[in-house]
Amino acid sequence: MIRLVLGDQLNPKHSWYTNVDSNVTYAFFECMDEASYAPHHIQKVVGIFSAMRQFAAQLRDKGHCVHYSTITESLPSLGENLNALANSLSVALIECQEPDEYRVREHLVSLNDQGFTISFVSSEHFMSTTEDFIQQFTGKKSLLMESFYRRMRKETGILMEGQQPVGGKWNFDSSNRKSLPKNHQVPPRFFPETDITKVLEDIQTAGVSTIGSIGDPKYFYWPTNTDQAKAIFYYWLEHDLPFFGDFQDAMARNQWAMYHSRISFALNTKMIDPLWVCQQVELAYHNRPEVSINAAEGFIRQIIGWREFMRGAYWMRMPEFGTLNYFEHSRKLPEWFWTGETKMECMKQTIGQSLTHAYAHHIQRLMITGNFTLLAGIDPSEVDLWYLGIYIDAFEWVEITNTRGMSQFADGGWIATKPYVSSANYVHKMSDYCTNCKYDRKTKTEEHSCPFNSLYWDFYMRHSDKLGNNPRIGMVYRTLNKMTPESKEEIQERASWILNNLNTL
Ligand code: FAD
Ligand code: DLZ
Repeated sequence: MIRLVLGDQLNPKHSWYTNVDSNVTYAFFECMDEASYAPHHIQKVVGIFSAMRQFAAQLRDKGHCVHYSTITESLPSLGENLNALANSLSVALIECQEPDEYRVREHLVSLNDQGFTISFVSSEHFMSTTEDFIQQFTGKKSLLMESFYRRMRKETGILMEGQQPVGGKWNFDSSNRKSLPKNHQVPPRFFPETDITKVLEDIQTAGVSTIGSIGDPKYFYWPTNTDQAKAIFYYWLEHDLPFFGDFQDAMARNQWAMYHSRISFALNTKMIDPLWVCQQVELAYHNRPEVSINAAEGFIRQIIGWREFMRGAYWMRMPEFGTLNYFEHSRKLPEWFWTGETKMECMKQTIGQSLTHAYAHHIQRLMITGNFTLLAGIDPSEVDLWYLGIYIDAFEWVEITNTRGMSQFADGGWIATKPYVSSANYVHKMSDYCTNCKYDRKTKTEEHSCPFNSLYWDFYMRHSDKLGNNPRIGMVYRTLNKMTPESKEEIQERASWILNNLNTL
């Protein structure tokens, strides 16, 4: 029998590996189709291949039988590689862990016609099931993360005292929104070091087309095995968790990760276990007075709440979810999304660090780049492709739900109850970006006014038919109603100029 191990299925604790069975071959394929379904960041491809190679080597060391095809040896698709291996080993049964991605599942299912049987087992990674998710939300016009999250807290017992939440409240979100005080220094972070020279060489030899940059190949700083992932996490737990709660939404120039954990890549490739991570945070809360409930709950909510929730939403609505475009947005992404060369300081910082580090934290993704693309009416498919390629942690199940759903409101409010958009006020409140910007954050309609200001009001005017009755944004429309027709017109004029000249901003 062959057991296929995909690049995001590197779970060392999976029950597959409990016993060594000489009749089982574990198959890993670095392949062009997977490396090019989106314009991936070079660090993402390097990180995945490097982690796959180390995981395969560990299995071999434990006595398992392993087949590994590198990107310079393999055939283009997973199916072609599996077919060739199945023929050469004369096996008729291929077992796979449930893929996280709809496209890959369909591809694997289609192989059933090619002379062998594909069967699926659980990836033994997630804490919730799609069936329970669908049962909870079938027939609901919009999902409610909070009700899902409470169920998950009860089911996992995390931060619970009997049936009640620890700290007396389920959710401390309102205490997660401080901006960074002036002169506050975010301490240096811990980075593991992996020599990825050979992996990089192979990727270049195979001609994989990538975006972004990579530093010294001797010191690759994303985790590529479970030990490194745990080391990053433990360092963060000891040094950064106490600040995570307060500054979860804060942004600052030259601080590319703030107090965020940077474990999403390790989680999404399954190098570390999400429940274990949450249990460590809960322990820290109980044992260390400096870890407040808003830090512990704020972090745990992201994992047993948002992360599991997005997975449920993905499988409930795919493939249709990938076509949704509620506002019928159709503009192209500005060219500077691929270079970071724009005069808007917030966009320059966020896109710049995304190209350099394959990372931006949540509020940068939601309230800087996502905010801009929604206000500018960019086609959600263009936006998806950018997010799917650029981030080290980007896998469709968690990317598309966050991008098309939460950020672009392309599902008409199924995931998010209102669009996440803002003018420059919010950006200025939560960051120091505006102080160094060529645009004026205080004005709306002048030549140097921050583009966010006119785009924000213009967005609500353009979409009043679809948003005007939303009770969560009544205040916006009340303010708009008080504006004179002349000032609305001036805003629309400035917005229209911006929309027609996006590449020049
Ligand atoms: P931390 O802030 O330290 O949070 C801890 C963990 O919580 C993360 O590692 C992640 O696993 C989980 N988490 C936090 N927020 C979310 C969320 N909204 N949805 C799901 N899990 C969450 N996350 C991805 O893993 N892959 C993506 O492709 C992705 N694309 C996104 C696109 C957009 C437009 C937005 C707004 C968010 C996206 N996110 C994505 C969610 C979030 O931004 C990242 O999980 C987070 O920035 C990863 O950094 P971290 O590990 O330092 O997170
Ligand atoms: C993202 C990715 C990349 C870049 N390359 C590979 C690969 O060559 N081989 C592989 O098995 N997996 C790769 N992956 C991860 C897959 O795309 C991932 O398994 C699917 O997105 C399913 O979630």
